[in-house]
Amino acid sequence: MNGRDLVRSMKAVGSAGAAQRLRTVRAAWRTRRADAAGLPTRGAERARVPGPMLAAEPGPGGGVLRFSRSELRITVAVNGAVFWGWDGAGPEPSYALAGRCPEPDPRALLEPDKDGGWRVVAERVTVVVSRHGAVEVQTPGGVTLRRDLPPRWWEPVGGGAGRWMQRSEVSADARFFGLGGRAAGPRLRGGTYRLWNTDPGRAFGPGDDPLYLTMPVQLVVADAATHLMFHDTSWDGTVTLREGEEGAGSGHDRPGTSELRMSGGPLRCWVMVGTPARVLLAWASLTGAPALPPAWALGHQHARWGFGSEQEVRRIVAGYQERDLPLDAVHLDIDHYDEHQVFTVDQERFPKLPQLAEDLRRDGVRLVSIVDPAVRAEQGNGVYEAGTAVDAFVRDAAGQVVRGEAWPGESVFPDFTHARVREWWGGLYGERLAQGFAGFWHDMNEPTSFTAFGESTLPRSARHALEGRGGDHREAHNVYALCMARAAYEGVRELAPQERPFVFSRSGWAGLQRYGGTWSGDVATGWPGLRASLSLVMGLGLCGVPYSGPDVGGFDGSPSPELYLRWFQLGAYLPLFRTHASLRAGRREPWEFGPEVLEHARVALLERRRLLPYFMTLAHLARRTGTPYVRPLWWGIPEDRALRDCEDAFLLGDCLLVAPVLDPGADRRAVQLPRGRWYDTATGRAYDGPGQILVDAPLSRIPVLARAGAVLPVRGEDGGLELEVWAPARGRTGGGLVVPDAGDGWEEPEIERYVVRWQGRRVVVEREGEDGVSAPPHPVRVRGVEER
Ligand code: NBV
Repeated sequence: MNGRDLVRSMKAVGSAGAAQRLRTVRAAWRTRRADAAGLPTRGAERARVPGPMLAAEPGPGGGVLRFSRSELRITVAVNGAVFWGWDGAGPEPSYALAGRCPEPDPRALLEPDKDGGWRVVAERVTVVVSRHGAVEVQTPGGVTLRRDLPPRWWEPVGGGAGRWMQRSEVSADARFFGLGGRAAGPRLRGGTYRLWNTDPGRAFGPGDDPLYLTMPVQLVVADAATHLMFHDTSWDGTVTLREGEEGAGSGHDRPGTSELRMSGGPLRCWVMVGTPARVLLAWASLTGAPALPPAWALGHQHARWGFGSEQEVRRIVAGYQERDLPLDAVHLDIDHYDEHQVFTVDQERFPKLPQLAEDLRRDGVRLVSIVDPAVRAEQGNGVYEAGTAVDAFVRDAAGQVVRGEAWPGESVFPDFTHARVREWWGGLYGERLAQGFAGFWHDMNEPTSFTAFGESTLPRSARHALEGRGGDHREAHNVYALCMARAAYEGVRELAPQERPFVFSRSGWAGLQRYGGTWSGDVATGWPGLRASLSLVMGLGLCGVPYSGPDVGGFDGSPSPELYLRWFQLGAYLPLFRTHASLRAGRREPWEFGPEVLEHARVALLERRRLLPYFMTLAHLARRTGTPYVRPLWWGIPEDRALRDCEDAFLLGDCLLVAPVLDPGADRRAVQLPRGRWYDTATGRAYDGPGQILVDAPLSRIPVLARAGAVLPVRGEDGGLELEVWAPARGRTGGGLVVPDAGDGWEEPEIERYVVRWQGRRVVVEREGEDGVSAPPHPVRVRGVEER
């Protein structure tokens, strides 16, 4: 037993009594015993490399290359993404793919290359394979973006699947991003990152890795091009990154390296090359369009573990209303359950939940319910009995249902990798909808099972259906939450077909965006936690999951008024804008930090409400293009090195640059501007990028700059849509897209396209349609004409 693990897990269950602690010890021993009996023992292994190439067989979109000890299949798909798989690994089945694998691109051809190698030439990428199985990804102009050295396998001598390692090199100037939600990013510096969804068991900061949502997705940005590399394997692994170094013209560049070590699973990957936007477009076409949230989920949401009663919820909502503070949703945590049991309600403290939900909804406030996967293993618990009847729960290698320890006590875990179980679980959301809930917050789904030592999850030997293929938790662990999100999304879609399901999940994997978003998890209250919040949102967006946000104020403890306010101001510009805190943490309502903070928080809330049509437009564009709402500053100009290293500001869509205050005591801050003209939206002052500027950041606001020429859809005083247009620089034009959205439902809105230009001394805004330009159908307000 590892002492640190023990302390950690004791903390995790700190609020529970001795009986629970004892159960965590038992759960840990059970896990250990189950794995000793149910996992293959690691005996002698044989190392293998592909060996020399023997033959090449062209096929649709690429072909198969045979080596003496291995075989490599390469296919370019019609969406421009390249797949390759070793030893017969094909692209399917895959939990990441949205549907069937895209068709091969018939124009991509396998041709002989120099020195006995072969290459596949496609429109946007060339893949060159050497005689010994090194694979190079090149731009159409022949610049190498990535060189994968021949992989290496270690296989059990007696047969069976082995582990493997893939070492890669990228250019010296390249920067790594992604790998899911990482607290120390978004730029991933040298170090080892683990691919195993993990509840850290306490509030986390930038030094904690891994966290709840990992995925083997690297977005690599370099001068020559951006590429996204996805290793489609859900097994446990690590990625060790080292950034390259440029030899300052000496010709001695040291490339960046990535070393991926996986404990099992196929060696297969997808690569997409181009601009960041193209790469994310291809990624979304492969793994699915981000689900469109209902408009209310883009407003302000307030949560707390431990509201404790209906009266308290009403008191909080009244607090918002009395102060005229916008509020769109309240989240109920596990304390509203009957003894922490999922899909139940504590009838004493929440005796009239549907009534509460109805009253709140009348005031424009939705209720969101937490949903934990663990089900109390006890006769009399309806979910347990129903689940048992349909054989829903994960079993061990000996066929016994696996028992773990979670908030409701001794618990069992649905096997979401089985279609029948997903269907059953999805139906349970009917109970939630009947209680009046409008959205769902998935927690503890790494999955987390408290153990006194070892890993706080299910035994690795636990069996899973894996869609009929059968396998164990080593393969299913990382996709557990993804499959749970699918169950919820599909269930709610069927139960309430008129509405957009709103699901967000703590854990997940590649493709989570199809079903919903995520949030930071238990980010530690403190300035480092504030920084980590932004890192998570940016990094996840670059992995294709655009909807997320932190616990504003941090999960634990009590933020200082200044920290709370700065977090609130940042949160107001992130997709999920939610205040939340732990059971024993301090308050998070905006009025709990004194009148000054209240006034400034009000400004942030009103601005968020005003920007709602813009957020909605960004949600639609994310769904259509995969482009995240929150983008690093280098998004449009990845070759700008100063931007590539800038992590403390972001673009919100095309129009805004948000520069949050991430340090205490600041009343101004430096902002790295991309090229072009930018207006400080507070003062109207114009700045010309590229370059660094110093802008005021008083407590009352964080700097937000608007791009010259931007067309920003905002909510007018009367609640209608208005266009806020920022004057282009003289001699230039501008424009943008607006997607007017009904707020919910499935009607496809028509995208409005605007152009902005100077006409004499006036700025003119016109809507572009199929039959020419017309006046915008919304009121227009032009800003920046009298630029200072
Ligand atoms: O359900 C209680 C909390 C929840 O408030 C939080 O947001 C989750 O991340 N949950 C974790 C379980 C307990 C954590 C100590």
